[in-house]
Amino acid sequence: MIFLMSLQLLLMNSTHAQETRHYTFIIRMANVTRLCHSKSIVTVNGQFPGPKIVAREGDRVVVKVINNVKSNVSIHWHGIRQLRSGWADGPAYITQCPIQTGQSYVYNFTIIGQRGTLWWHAHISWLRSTLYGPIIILPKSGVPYPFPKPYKQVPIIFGEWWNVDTEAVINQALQTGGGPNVSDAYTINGLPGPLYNCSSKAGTFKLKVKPGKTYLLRIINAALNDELFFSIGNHTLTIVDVDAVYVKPFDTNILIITPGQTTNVLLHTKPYVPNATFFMEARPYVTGQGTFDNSTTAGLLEYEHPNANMKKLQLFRPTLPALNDTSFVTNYSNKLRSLANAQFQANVPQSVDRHFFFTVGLGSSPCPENQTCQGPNGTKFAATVNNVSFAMPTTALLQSHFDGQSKGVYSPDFPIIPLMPFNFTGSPPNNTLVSNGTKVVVLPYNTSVQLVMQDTSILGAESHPLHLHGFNFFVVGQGFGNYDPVNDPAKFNLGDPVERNTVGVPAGGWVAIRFLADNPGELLTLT
Ligand SMILES: *[C@@H]1O[C@H](CO)[C@@H](O)[C@H](O)[C@H]1NC(C)=O
Ligand SMILES: *[C@@H]1O[C@H](CO)[C@@H](O)[C@H](O)[C@H]1NC(C)=O
Ligand SMILES: *[C@@H]1O[C@H](CO)[C@@H](O)[C@H](O)[C@H]1NC(C)=O
Ligand SMILES: *[C@@H]1O[C@H](CO)[C@@H](O)[C@H](O)[C@H]1NC(C)=O
Ligand SMILES: *[C@@H]1O[C@H](CO)[C@@H](O)[C@H](O)[C@H]1NC(C)=O
Ligand SMILES: *[C@@H]1O[C@H](CO)[C@@H](O)[C@H](O)[C@H]1NC(C)=O
Ligand SMILES: *[C@@H]1O[C@H](CO)[C@@H](O)[C@H](O)[C@H]1NC(C)=O
Ligand SMILES: *[C@@H]1O[C@H](CO)[C@@H](O)[C@H](O)[C@H]1NC(C)=O
Ligand SMILES: *[C@@H]1O[C@H](CO)[C@@H](O)[C@H](O)[C@H]1NC(C)=O
Ligand SMILES: *[C@@H]1O[C@H](CO)[C@@H](O)[C@H](O)[C@H]1NC(C)=O
Ligand SMILES: *[C@@H]1O[C@H](CO)[C@@H](O)[C@H](O)[C@H]1NC(C)=O
Ligand SMILES: CC(=O)N[C@H]1CO[C@H](CO)[C@@H](O)[C@@H]1O
Repeated sequence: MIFLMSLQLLLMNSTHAQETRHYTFIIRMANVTRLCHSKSIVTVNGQFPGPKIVAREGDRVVVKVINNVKSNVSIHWHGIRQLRSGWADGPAYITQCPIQTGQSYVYNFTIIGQRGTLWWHAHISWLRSTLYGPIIILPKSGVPYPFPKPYKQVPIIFGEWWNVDTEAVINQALQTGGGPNVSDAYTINGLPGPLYNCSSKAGTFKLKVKPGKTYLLRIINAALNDELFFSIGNHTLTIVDVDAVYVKPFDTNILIITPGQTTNVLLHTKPYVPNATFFMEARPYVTGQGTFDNSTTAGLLEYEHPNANMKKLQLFRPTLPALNDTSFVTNYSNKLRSLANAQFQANVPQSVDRHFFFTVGLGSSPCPENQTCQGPNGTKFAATVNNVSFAMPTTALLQSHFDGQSKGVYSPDFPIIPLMPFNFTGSPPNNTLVSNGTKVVVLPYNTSVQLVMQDTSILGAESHPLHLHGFNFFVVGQGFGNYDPVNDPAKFNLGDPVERNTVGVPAGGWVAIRFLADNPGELLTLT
């Protein structure tokens, strides 16, 4: 399901690129070994995780991507606003045709009004399981952080590892209609860590620190499916930025991060060299009824010891919440507030031109004749918004719109409210069949939008991460049960709500977002 803004040419404002950052991404195979399994994986430049992009706010980024593998590839720059550069956003068959074997494509965009951490990943089938890396956006030169200047900055990127080929995993799931096989491990910077069987020392991420310093950890959740809790034993983290937007700082021992989100935290190391090593750990927050990977990835926080012979160090492990600790997640989400000061304002739309109400959840689609399906009652699982399951076109949507040949490619009739309302979080209707199609909502430029996303209990209530391409949005409210359009809006935060590009729709609940549709030719997708 997609928003497509009516295309309108505007003069660029006077934002000048300070510098152009050039990168070449060669997509090629590489052999890696994890958990004692060797696998040939698709990589950028042979690196796993992939290389970091580093730029300042206002810079232009030019990435030439050369595809030297058998699969079609495209790369998405997750969270980059792509103001009037929609061609560079990257989702295959949405903003571009995929880059085919032997071909190349130049992504060319400017980073406008963003500073913090974002990330890039493949946006076709499941290639993002190995094709991902950080985007580090530094403030403009001469502009300080609104927090103590960090001594060092370290990306911490969570991923998911399968011992088998992930393209086979997703192809099998699409074929049979069952849930995809769950991962074998989570990873920190590509490494599973010591809590897995067969994890050699070389398989653990180590952060070596000096005492009495402030480190900026740029945390990214690049896992395909799971929201993750994260904590470092015996250390407090100060949250300062999410999705490349500053927030009001607050301290916590544990954070939760949804796939697609980023969180910048300050880690103040102890003033002395402790006689200890500290685990940092991540494991999932799970709400659905299906099977999941409940394992824990760990890295080590090690203090540089003046005395290298000091061996017998104590090990401190963090305590993470229970796998289903929804109240922790709710409390944490409520603490996230935009910084909203004179310099970094929260421009929350105070009035709304268009109201949308989308149900988000599962359903089933019929099993093709003579096939055996492994979804509910022999059908196929389908992810839906307002009971429509997105059908991937074979022509890129943006291109078909640009060429004036969108007829037959997509239809502008996406339902903006559920066609058959029901008690969304009560007992589900007995008919779980969904419709499918390539349907979009077309909005005039500069429409102010409020979108309420409501989880459904069809085939089990579950938390779903939602990401808006080309926009940040403000999370003005959330709650459990059915959204109440009469009483809930009175409780919205229109002052300093968190601004971000990805949000988890609570299991058995709803979330309300607002944004200004000020970026032509973009889209919303369900991850
Ligand atoms: C990966 O390993 C296989 C088997 O050892 C080898 O044939 C292949 O050339 C290797 N691929 C790369 C990219 O190194
Ligand atoms: C790659 O993309 C092209 C163009 O969309 C398509 O025709 C072709 O089937 C794709 N190849 C694979 C292996 O998916
Ligand atoms: C990137 O886009 C800018 C603005 O359109 C253009 O001036 C520049 O030549 C482009 N760079 C490349 C390498 O395509
Ligand atoms: C994880 O799942 C396995 C297999 O279902 C189960 O045996 C184990 O107890 C679970 N561990 C935790 C921490 O829930
Ligand atoms: C450090 O802790 C270990 C484990 O508790 C202990 O055996 C060792 O004596 C301690 N060393 C110092 C210098 O305190
Ligand atoms: C969370 O899981 C525990 C067992 O692992 C269970 O006893 C408890 O009822 C669950 N809580 C919720 C809110 O589902
Ligand atoms: C399904 O199988 C039956 C019996 O083998 C056959 O007659 C029919 O043509 C098949 N249908 C399709 C769509 O393949
Ligand atoms: C599966 O079929 C049974 C028996 O007809 C029915 O009770 C159940 O609700 C169905 N489940 C789903 C998910 O459709
Ligand atoms: C929806 O279902 C829930 C759970 O059964 C129930 O508590 C609630 O009252 C229902 N809401 C309405 C409006 O019927
Ligand atoms: C499904 O629900 C409809 C409407 O509530 C009802 O009329 C019908 O009998 C139900 N069918 C089954 C198989 O339960
Ligand atoms: C879309 O719906 C039609 C009609 O129910 C069905 O035949 C087709 O298989 C569906 N396509 C997908 C991709 O689910
Ligand atoms: C080993 C270690 O650093 N322990 C510390 C854990 O945190 C408490 C409170 O900050 C300290 O008192 C311990 O010394």
